[in-house]
Amino acid sequence: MSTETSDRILSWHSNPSRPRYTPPPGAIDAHCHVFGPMAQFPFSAKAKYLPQDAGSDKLFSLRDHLGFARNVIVQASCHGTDNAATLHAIAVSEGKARGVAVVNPAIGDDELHAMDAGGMRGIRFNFLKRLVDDAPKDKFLEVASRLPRGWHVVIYFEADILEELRPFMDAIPVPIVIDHMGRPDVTQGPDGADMKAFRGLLDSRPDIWFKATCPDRLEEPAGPPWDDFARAVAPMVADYSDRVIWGTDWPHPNMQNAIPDDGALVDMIPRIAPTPELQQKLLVTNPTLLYWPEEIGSES
Ligand code: 0GY
Repeated sequence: MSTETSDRILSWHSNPSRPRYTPPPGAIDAHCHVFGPMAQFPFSAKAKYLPQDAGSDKLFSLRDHLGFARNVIVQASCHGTDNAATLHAIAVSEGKARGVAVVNPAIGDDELHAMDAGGMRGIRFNFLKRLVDDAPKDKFLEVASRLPRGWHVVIYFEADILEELRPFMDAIPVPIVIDHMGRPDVTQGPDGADMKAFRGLLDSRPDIWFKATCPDRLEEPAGPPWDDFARAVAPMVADYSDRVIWGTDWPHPNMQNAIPDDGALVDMIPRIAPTPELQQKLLVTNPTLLYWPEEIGSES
């Protein structure tokens, strides 16, 4: 794999619009990543894509531009199980970021606890074959059984393997957060097979959360109006309002051929969460419960 800068893919918008929608104070972008910078944090030898640098300075500028207060940084597959770039971004965030790690399941308890001290609050299991070489369920379950207190598991899969993953998910002993709703076909509408199956999963246990994210990944073209996404997802946000979070997905891994405008993504929020109450849960209350739980109840 070449490491020339010109050969590395650019997947984020260089000049995103300022959103018309203003997020509530304390809003959290709960799904984003950092890439490198490569000179400081090299990409994994097993990376399936080699991106342009997208470090913490760019992420935090975008956070401010979009009107958000904090980030949850999810370790991207291009960094494999070396979480240094994500931990560095959290460390320089002045308390405004926490994270989700990707680990070798053989990781020791000491290292997990060091990651907890570094601001990680969960681990991610990625089942997308185009992103990872293997996803060993038995090893994932073992490490899930010895996570630091308060951690959860983030799972990334596509709709066609939801049923196959059900026994695995049933056995996970901590809360689960599903990336991008398990990538349903939103063109089927709110009552389509994929949304029904996903509701079945959410109904199977009360501690499964989800990210109402990525209209750009779930609907062609990768720009607004994203009407199918809004029609399929708004009822989910209303019906499971205590278990849903939101994020930009910046710097949009693998979206180099259809780079979304982050301002337009933020402007989708009132279309899937039309009331101030839903927006407060989606952007503040729910991600705070997952990532800064010590703050809940400390305000009174
Ligand atoms: C996402 C989605 C993708 C990539 C990754 O870790 C990653 O590389 O998550 C994808 O290509 O669908 O959530 O960022």
